[in-house]
Amino acid sequence: MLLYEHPLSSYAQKVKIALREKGIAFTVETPSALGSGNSTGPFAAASPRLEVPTLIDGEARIFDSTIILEYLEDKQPSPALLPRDPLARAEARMIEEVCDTLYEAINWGLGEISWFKRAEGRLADDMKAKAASQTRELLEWLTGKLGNNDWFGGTSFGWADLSVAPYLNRSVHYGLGPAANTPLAAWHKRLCARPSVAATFKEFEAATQGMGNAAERLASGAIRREYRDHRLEWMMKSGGVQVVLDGLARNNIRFTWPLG
Ligand SMILES: N[C@@H](CCC(=O)N[C@@H](CS)C(=O)NCC(=O)O)C(=O)O
Repeated sequence: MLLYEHPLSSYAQKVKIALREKGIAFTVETPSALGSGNSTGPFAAASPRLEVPTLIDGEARIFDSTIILEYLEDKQPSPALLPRDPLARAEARMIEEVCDTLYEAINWGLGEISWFKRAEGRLADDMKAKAASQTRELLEWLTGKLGNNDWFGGTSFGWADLSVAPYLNRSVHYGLGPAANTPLAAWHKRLCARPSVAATFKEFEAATQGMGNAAERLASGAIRREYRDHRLEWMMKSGGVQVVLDGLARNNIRFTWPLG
């Protein structure tokens, strides 16, 4: 299988953890024009939203991390990542949904500020403070979901765990992770000990090193960031209206296909 990805993408990390847990061989490629909205060729043909992750498996072309996870589970059911019990399945899917939409948007917003320098000074401080308190709220919700279990799925690692993993780990990267000696901190430690996760997080950490020139790349016009659905909402609800207006004026914000 070929996975179009970017190591910083939490969505791609979910898929890589699943592939590694299932022991499926895969190669990775980061599309050259990713982030510009100008991708062409096989990646663009496979992913009309021009988003990673996108999986190529023989004739199959599959985009969206959740759909890819479902495909992998259907194609190679063992080891199972989604539990059998209907309620446990619904719980895993709810956790994934919250993390993919609301949690991801907070981390992404912090990247827009810290890496791409969309806001500075007082505005940046205020937006970061909002992100920190939103993160705390989500960690509290996740603490309730974990309860006294080792894993979100109960006794074994699974779908919900790999769905929380990249997001919570990114909070740790930003210094917003769970407090020491809490159940979530212990979960994160257990998580990092899994080879599938350790390999994926190592690739994430290596890629963060290359973000030092992100603001220059944005200013050069090489990048037009996709302000889609929850990400745009995060900006609007967290004090970034001016960020959006500035980005539109400078033409370094774009929206999602179809544009008409
Ligand atoms: N719902 C999608 C979201 C995928 C997504 O937003 N991917 C981002 C990277 S994190 C992307 O490829 N954006 C394209 C761009 O920024 O040009 C999924 O679950 O896979």
